Amino acid sequence: MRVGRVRQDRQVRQHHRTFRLLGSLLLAAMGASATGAAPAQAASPVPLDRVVPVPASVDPGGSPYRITRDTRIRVDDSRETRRVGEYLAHILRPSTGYRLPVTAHGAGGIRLRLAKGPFGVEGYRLDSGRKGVTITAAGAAGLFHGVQTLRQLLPAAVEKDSVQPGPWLVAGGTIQDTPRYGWRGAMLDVSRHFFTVDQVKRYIDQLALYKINKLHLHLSDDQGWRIAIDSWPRLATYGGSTQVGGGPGGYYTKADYKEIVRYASSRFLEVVPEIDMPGHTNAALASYAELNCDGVAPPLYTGTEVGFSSLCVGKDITYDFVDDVIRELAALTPGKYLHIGGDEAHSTSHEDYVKFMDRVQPLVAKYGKTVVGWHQLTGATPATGALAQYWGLDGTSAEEKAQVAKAAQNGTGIVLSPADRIYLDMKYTADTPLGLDWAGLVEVKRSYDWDPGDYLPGVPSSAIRGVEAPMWTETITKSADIEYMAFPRLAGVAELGWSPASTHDWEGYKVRLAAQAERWEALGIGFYRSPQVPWPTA
Ligand code: TNX
Repeated sequence: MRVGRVRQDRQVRQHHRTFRLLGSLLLAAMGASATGAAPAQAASPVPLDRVVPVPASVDPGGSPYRITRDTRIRVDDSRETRRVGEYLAHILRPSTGYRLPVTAHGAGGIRLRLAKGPFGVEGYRLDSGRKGVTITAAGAAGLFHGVQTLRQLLPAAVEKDSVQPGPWLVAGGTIQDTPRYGWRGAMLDVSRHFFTVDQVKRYIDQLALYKINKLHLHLSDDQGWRIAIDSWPRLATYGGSTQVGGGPGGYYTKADYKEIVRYASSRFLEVVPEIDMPGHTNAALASYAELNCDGVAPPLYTGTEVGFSSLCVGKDITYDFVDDVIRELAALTPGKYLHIGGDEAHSTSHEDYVKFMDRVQPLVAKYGKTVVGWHQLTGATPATGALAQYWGLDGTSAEEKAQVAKAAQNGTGIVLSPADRIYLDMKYTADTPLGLDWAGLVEVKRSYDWDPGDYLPGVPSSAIRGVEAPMWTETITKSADIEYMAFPRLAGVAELGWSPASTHDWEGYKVRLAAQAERWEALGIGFYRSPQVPWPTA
């Protein structure tokens, strides 16, 4: 195992060296054969390994491919391949100014093809040479992820929405790539501050570029209920009518929500909806007096304290309510998972918490979904197949970590979201204008430089399903805020989730990360210029 890893490491480095050499030879050759017309920009293609997340294996060599006005996007004659082809065309057309027809006919060009192979559900192979670029995968998800790699192999200007000079070269060689984990998530808290469908779509597009495949939406909390539930309409109309700081809040109609799910699925992300229970429920308790043990509805809440609210565990109506909510939400959810929260239930006794989870988890199964909960769920009895999302930190007590480990040994899958590593709402430094610091300051290196595979003592590595980066929004109010906190850290989380452990290397990563800056600029993403990263100077 160990030896294999080291060897693979050495091979990767070897490939990288070979590539650099070939790159320089290529440049020299191009200079020698110049026709006199000055190229619009330096015609050296992006090295094949300058991609985030770094591919599992890179074998550079041969001539680059050049996208021209005659390039076609060739697809197998299937709806799903065509859909990925159209997506690629939609990325490339504005900046290249080329027609790039998506067609099942012809030869050469950019080809997307489905074939059996060692790709898994999400992996792909990319072959690039003088005649064309071919992306091969077992399914559309693999083709889509291959397209994201192709995007990053093109100059950053390809991301712009007006015609750019090019040239549009893709380095020659082969990439074989398949993810380390099946769960590579990002969470967005739309409760503390509400974000519109368009804002969520913008984030989805950014996540897709880094091969993130789960969008976890935190749809309810003390400050706001954000999803229309027909059988309990006041949850949204009243419970959704404010947010942190007292703004107007908002909620998704079922049509809005379906549109988010549809858009996410067009970018190969599965939406994981969360209704946080039994704590974090003030918005629901304020909307329906009968959900309170004393029958009195509290006022709406616009502050940022946690742990003061609880559903009434002893009342039957609580479970009618939860049944209705889960039924309606499950019906809106094509994905496998439904997240029931379960964190910081400080106003629920342990006994009640266990009782509540014992009654609620079967309701998730009843509507065909699999339970996800914050890791406090491991203090109750996680349902068969449930996943626990770990959000502890270095300072989390050994007992709590042991409880998670024990659940993992008993079959509970673990999604890692350590707060002092990948909470995207933590400040980078004491000077970061947004964010919180209860889990500490999280600079870019800290968020990247850990291994999900051996992070939690006693958790078998097979129990680790992946990683997820939460964005809590107590201090986050607009897309620019989301982006400033997510970039660059999100890219590192994506790499932890996708790339083999053997490629993990801060020194190499920070160079690849720096190369993303131009792309973010072209996409209008305002990111944090961490001094830890060697950003190109303007
Ligand atoms: C803890 S993490 C919370 C959230 C807060 C967040 C702020 C978790 C499961 N609960 O309620 O928004 O910290 O960083």
